[in-house]
Amino acid sequence: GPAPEADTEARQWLARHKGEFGHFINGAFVASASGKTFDTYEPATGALLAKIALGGREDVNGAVAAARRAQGAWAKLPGHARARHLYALARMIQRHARLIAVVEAIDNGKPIRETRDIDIPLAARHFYHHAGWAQLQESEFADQVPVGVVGQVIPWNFPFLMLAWKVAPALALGNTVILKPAEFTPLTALLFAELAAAAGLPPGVLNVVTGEGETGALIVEHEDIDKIAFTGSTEVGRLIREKTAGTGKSLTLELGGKSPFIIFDDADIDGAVEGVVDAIWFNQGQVCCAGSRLLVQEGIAPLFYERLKRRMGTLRVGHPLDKAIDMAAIVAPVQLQRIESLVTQGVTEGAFLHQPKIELPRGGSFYPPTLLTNVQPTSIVATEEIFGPVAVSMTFRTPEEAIQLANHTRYGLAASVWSETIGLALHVAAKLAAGVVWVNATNLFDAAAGFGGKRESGFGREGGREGCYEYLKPKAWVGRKLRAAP
Ligand code: TXE
Repeated sequence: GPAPEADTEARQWLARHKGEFGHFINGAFVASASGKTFDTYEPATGALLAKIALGGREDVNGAVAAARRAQGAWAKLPGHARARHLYALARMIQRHARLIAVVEAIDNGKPIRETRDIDIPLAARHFYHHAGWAQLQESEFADQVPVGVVGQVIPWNFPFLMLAWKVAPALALGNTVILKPAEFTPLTALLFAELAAAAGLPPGVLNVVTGEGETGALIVEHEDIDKIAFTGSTEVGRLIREKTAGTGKSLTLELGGKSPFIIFDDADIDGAVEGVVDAIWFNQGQVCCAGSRLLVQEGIAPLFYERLKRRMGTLRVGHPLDKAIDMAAIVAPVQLQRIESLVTQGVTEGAFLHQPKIELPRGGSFYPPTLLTNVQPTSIVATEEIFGPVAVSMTFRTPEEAIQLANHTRYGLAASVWSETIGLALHVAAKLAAGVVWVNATNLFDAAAGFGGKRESGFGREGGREGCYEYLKPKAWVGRKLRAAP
């Protein structure tokens, strides 16, 4: 069961705010101008966690004005001085890692083991990495200037890590930010804003406006914002692209995926089974680059499915704060219903359903690890992003057929290839339409490696040198020699 002592600090933090949070604008919490709020729930129990300010036009205006006022001075700081702020933020994350990890697990429903060992450490690493770029800004980006004031709209699947991916490069390179966390998971962004202020970040440099899609739309449409960075659904991404077309705003989009996970006959079968566990059951499959389409070579298929089903039966689904579990809750009832409905449609279309006979906790939004086999490449479960713990499987005969099946998608975020023949793996990897290809591995991230998609998975990169360019604009300095003063 849950470890009650583990969340004392988180409960105290919520209590200190009396379970109600304003926006974080110009260095302080403020209620919505309209007084409106919305609720955030604990997915594992359905219990109310906190009341959150619902951002309207006045709130967005206030945040943009604060970001604009702060931007000049922030950009004028020498790189090494901005780097010191980023190092301070990174250290602050590490110092409060346990609190952030628990708040994230409670608000999102994901296992504490993941927030503790993956989300929060990777977020700190992202700030350290970008502190380095800030330090080198004058030498590495001499002919570039900051974009300016940036609106960032993020999803609920990795609330804190997505904050880090967005905020760290923006601040490092001299921009100021209006961040809107997802409505299901606003808490760690608010906690971060509080910690950032305590770490000495100047007011207005980072503003957090909470709200639903309409609040995001107000940010996207605001005239005094220079760039929008969005991670979320392909549908909303398309809308944002339409709305920013014909304006001066820069745009980066990180959208959905339906990433292939290709297993050849000569693959290390146990390694590949563990790879699938990580690819599709990590974070309950709510991962944009989840290896959601298993493509298995025919020769190995029967043995592979047998081993995979046996492994599925050992996965434990439980409360997010229980350190011994492998999977916890789905973020919200509406997402759970979406998963259930897609799986039902898949079965109607002829897929075979495999779910282990394991016990699910009661009361919250839970879904078991699921495998669909005998799936047709054109069926809805093979083409739509399910965004849940559902692996969809097909078989293939030749490498050419695998490549064809893998690229039979409107997305192009990630891909994973499993083979002990490195020549084959690299040949296939080169032909896959994806922003990142993992070989005999999956879900590997590094702050130094630019992450992003092709096709309808979006454009732009987060991380590394490429990611820095998304928050800079080239500026050419051309002139004639001025006459020397007498
Ligand atoms: O995403 P939305 P939802 C996919 C996944 C999931 C589906 C629905 O398939 O099942 O999307 O999730 C804000 N203008 N992904 O509905 O709506 C919203 O408030 C500006 C994949 O939660 O895209 C939130 O902050 N902003 C994905 C953010 O956009 C708007 C991660 C994302 O929400 C807006 C999440 C608007 N008109 C979902 N409407 C991934 N690839 O990682 C909403 N928002």
